[in-house]
Amino acid sequence: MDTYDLITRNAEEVVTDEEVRELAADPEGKRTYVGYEPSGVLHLGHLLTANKLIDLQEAGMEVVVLLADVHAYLNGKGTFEEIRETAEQMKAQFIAYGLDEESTEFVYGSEFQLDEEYTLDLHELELSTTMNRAQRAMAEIQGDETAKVSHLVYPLMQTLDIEYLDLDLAVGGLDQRKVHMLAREKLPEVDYEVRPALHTPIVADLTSGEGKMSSSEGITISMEDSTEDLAEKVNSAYCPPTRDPEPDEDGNERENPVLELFEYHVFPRFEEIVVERPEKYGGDLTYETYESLAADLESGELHPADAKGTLASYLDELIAPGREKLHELRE
Ligand code: NAL
Repeated sequence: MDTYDLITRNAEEVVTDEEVRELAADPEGKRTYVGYEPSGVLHLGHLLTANKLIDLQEAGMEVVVLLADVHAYLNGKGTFEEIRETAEQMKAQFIAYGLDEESTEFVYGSEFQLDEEYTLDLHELELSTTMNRAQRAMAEIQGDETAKVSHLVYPLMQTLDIEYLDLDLAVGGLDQRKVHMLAREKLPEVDYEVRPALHTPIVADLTSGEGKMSSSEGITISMEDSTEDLAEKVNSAYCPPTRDPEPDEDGNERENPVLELFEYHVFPRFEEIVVERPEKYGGDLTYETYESLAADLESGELHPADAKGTLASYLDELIAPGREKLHELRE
């Protein structure tokens, strides 16, 4: 696969394509990052961006993982001590999942976000940003609660971090796009450079195929799940024999979450996928590409129940090392 294709595979959006092509022409030693509000247990949402980081490491880039402790605090996720503790657990799970320890730098936000120079730069951004603009940038991150002043500071700090971590490419889920757009607009205003951004898709809710899979509602798959939990969750998933399901009765768009998980989580991490079937049902099926598996689901060659069973066992393999790490940490 050429470097541009590796960098952009499974990306929902790149901003701008021209800037990312330039980066792909000479990726060696370039720095990219994802920031996460620390949480004790990683779920598939975290792992989607982690897959992208693994692609970028393969392309020769250095990866910075920002453990965004101050951001989590501003977003009401607990006391500062609690957040620091969960950040440590998060780091251990990322490494267990497969981020290369040599080329991954883990940084706590609080290591630099409380410095005088940073604070003054932040105030300069506060001066040049309307409340309305900051609030709009946060809409998808903040959830439903009433915005506090802290929620307006949050996207401005995320903007500034791109400069302070000296990054060449910002990576995040599609829910981060408005912050990254704010950053592209604001950084030049305070005499810093614009950086390209790459956004990963958001996986649909497992049981309905609608909206997004989230830890606050519906079913999420996390590193805490046992093999049995996983089998049960995946088995309950919505999986019509198509890539493009009809909207529901109320006109809400639907996706096929089982196919999405194959596409975004399984195929990027395995050379080939084997669907084990007894001889009397046609024997094993082997797939090297997502497209061939999806085509077989659509034609009826691959039964949804077999697709689900296979998905559950590959996901189990992916999360097993992190699950063990979590158990060790808790002993
Ligand atoms: C991501 C988050 C917080 C701070 C960041 C700073 C720089 C780059 C990325 C960052 C967390 C993210 C979330 N906003 O919603 O999880």
